[in-house]
Parts: sequence; structure tokens; C-alpha cells
Amino acid sequence: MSRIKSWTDTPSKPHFVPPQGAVDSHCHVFGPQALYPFSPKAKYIPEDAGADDLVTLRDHLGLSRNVIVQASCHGFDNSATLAAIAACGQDRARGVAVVDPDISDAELKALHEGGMRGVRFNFLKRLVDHAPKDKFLEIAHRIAPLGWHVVVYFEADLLEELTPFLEAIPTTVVIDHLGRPDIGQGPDGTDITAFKALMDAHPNFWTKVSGAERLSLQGPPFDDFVDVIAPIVARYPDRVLWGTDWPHPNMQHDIPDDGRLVDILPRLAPGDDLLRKLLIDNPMRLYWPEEVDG
Ligand code: 0GY
Repeated sequence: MSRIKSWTDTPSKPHFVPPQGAVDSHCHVFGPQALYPFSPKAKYIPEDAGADDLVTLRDHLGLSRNVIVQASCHGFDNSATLAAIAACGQDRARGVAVVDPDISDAELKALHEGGMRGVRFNFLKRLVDHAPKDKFLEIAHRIAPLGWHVVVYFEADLLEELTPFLEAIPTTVVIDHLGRPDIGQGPDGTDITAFKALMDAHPNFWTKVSGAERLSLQGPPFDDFVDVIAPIVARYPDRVLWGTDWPHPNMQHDIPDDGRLVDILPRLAPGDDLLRKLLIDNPMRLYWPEEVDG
């Protein structure tokens, strides 16, 4: 398998200046392979994208903190993500782990000490071979006492089938990239309507209003994405997160300019109040609760 370079080394400087303390709540690191080899089961093998590059990007974009989500190419071995959290410092980075269902309590505790605050369940067949719901629920019950939450990644065609499983999760549930709706259906389309019904019915469900570069049919400046997703931010202001998704796993065409992804923010969340919730208050509650008053 040849290694994929899925990001640009020369992102533009955003025109939009994020508020001080803004969190990139969805990004990843890859390797470096020499230190942290990729999983034999990886569905793609990326070029190295480690903590130094992430910090350079964070500062370039005017962001303050990162939530580093374990990428599928590293399987159940969270060492690369933990090393990146340590390199950034836990005041600047926290993480979301992917764990073997047979993980021990001691290993979960070590992940917590290393800055993990959630676990991710991935249902994309092109990324993982197995997504055992019964095992995932066992894990969800075991991480609940740590104060962690569950992150789920699925596509819109699975929403209905997965709903009973999602409802059985005892923690906050964060849905990656809005469950990947078909943006081309517009703001009242079937996919986003079903997604809103799910969010309306479950106050413990949150979502990441990220993935414009994957979901938009039009590309920059992502007007179609903004038309469909800005109403979601307005409807659930206290249950939304945003992230760059750098280094954009698996993307091989139309590699996004991260500066332009940041430039969507004032249109996704118009006004200081919404922006502050999306970029600071909401992620701080999930990832740095010890810094949140009350
Ligand atoms: C994402 C996207 C993807 C990949 C992964 O863990 C992963 O490998 O998350 C994808 O290919 O859609 O946004 O994190």
C-alpha cells in the first residue's frame, strides 16, 4: 500500500480570527511510523503527521487547543495519540481513544491519565472490519464512571439501524460529521431531517459540525454545507463541536486548505455568543471540565 499525503503543508492564513481559547475538537495524528507503526489492519497508510506539525497548524490557524481522535490506521494502539497529547501538554490537548473490547481497567486508567476523555466507535466499513455493538455497549458502560463520553462515526444510511444502539449508551454521545448527511438534499432533506429528529429526541446527543471538505458538493467556500449546517448550530447551540479534521485521513483529491475551513466558522455560527459556545464553552465542558466553573 503506498502512503497517502492527505493534507497541505501550505494552508492559507484564515481571514477569520478565532476567539482566544478556541478548540479544534476533531483532528488526528499519524505516526511517525518509525516510532508508532500503523496497524496491520489499517485500510490506508498515511505519511507521517505528528505533534510538531499539529502544533504548527494550530498556531497558524489561531486556535488554542486540540482534541486528538485516534485514527483507524493506528488500530487499538493509542501510543501515537498519547505521545501527541503529551507533546502538546494536557492544558492544550486531550484525546479520544479507540480500544480493544478486552481492555483492562488498568489500561483504561492509563489512557485517562494520558489525557483521553472519550472512546470512538467507528461504523465505516471502508475503515474498520468489525463494529460489534454488544462489545461497544460494554465499553460504554465501563468508561462512563471515568466521566468519558462516546464518539460515533457512521454514515446517514445507518442512522435508523443504529438508533437503538445509540439510545442504549449511558453517556454523552458525540456524532462525528453530523452522521454524514447528503448535503445535496438541502436544509430540509431527508438525511438532515432524520438527524434533527434524533438530536431532538436525545438531549445527551451532540454532534461535530465538521467535515465540510468531505460533505460539500460545491467545495470552497462551502456555501451548500453552510446552508444546511448553520441551522443545526443555531438549533443545538450547547451540543455542537467543530474541528478541522486535519490531516484529513484518506483524502486524495481536493485536499482542503485548512485556512479556508476556519473561514467557514463565522457563517456556521454567526455572532460572538454562538461562536464562543461552539469553539470554547462546549468543548471545554467535555474535555477540560476541571477548568469550567460550577
Ligand atoms: C475522519 C475521517 C475518516 C477517517 C478516520 O479514523 C479514521 O481513519 O476517522 C474518513 O476516512 O472518513 O473524519 O476522521
